[in-house]
Amino acid sequence: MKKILITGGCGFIGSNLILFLRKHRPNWQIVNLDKLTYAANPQNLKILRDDQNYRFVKGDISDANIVERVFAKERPEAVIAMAAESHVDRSILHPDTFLKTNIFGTYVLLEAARKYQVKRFIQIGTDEEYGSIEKGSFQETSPLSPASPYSASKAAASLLALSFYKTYGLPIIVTRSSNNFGPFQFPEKFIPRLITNAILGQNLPVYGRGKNVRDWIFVEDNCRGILLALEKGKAGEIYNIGGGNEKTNLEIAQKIAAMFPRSKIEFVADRPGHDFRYSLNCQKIQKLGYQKGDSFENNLLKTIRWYQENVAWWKELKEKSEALYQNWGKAAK
Ligand code: NAD
Ligand code: TDX
Repeated sequence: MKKILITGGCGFIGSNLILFLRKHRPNWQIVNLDKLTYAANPQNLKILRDDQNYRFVKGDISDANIVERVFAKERPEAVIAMAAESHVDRSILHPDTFLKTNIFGTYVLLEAARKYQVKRFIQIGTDEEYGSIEKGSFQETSPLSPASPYSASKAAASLLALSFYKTYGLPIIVTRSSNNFGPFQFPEKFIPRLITNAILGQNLPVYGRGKNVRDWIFVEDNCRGILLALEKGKAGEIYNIGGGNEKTNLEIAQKIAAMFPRSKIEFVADRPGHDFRYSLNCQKIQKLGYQKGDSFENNLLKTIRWYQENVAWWKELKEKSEALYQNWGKAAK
């Protein structure tokens, strides 16, 4: 049996990952360390309330005392470092917490993992660390060229993690995935923002002219990729995990608008430093056995249905997240 520490397990990908591991690795013990920021929702995991193999600890990864207490008590064999400030637009408005959590918090976790000699440390990175690419796809060896305070902080975190492999031999693996979508995603992100606007009969805000391209991966596919990297990946290596679904933002908005005729696409102020296109070469994780799941269209339908059936989950969050965008036009200039 394995004991795993997952940080940020009450967020979007973290909640999906914990439920995924519960199903596919039922004997593993999971400890979830999460600060419960605005992006967290412990209700996502309420089904695990009486589960003997699951424990939740509220705490900040940049607080060395809390992290030490968790490692000393739980002695995890592996860490999946997921906790982060994750929203690019927030990093443009307020970069400070991004640096503290994403860089310093990663450092605190790495030091504890080194002291307690964990057998695997999976640093969850992002395709945004590579920056934008006009043609072709990024490989794991491509240089990093992040554009936002968010992606710069994530690049710093993955380089720091890899430095702990090279310097101290800590068995680090970095995964870099493309844009995730699916249940439990905070409604400030593009796909859930558009779906929830559409359910409410509101317009669908698209930055600039909607020509920017993202590669979309269903969150469960990313969870499969992370598990594969944990179980079969090699220490010191980076694994790209993409969805193979490159779409312009306008294409996505059109797909959603077609299902909700009351909502119209509305072009709004562009994001400063807006990366044009992300694209990942994923041959390396495929060599470990990674295969794509269901089609983008089916997964988008599943996601729309989930938001339609779980209005109580997002209604209040939506009010909070839309407040962020009230001055977006001004802030974005
Ligand atoms: P999220 O914003 O939904 O969740 C982040 C979680 O981390 C929240 O539960 C929050 O409370 C917790 N957290 C934040 N600061 C913390 C701190 N200082 N200490 C402890 N917990 C803290 O994020 P997400 O979309 O689920 O992303 C998870 C990870 O995956 C992040 O590292 C992100 O950079 C990475 N990633 C996300 C995507 C994506 O499309 N969402 C793509 C690639 C990589
Ligand atoms: O209202 C919107 N309108 C719009 O056109 C929003 C919120 C976004 N967009 C655009 C900006 C991007 O081109 O949609 C695209 C996706 O935007 P986000 O959902 O904010 O994602 P992105 O900036 O691409 O970053 C995401 O993927 C990589 C995650 O938030 C990161 O955590 C992850 O690392």
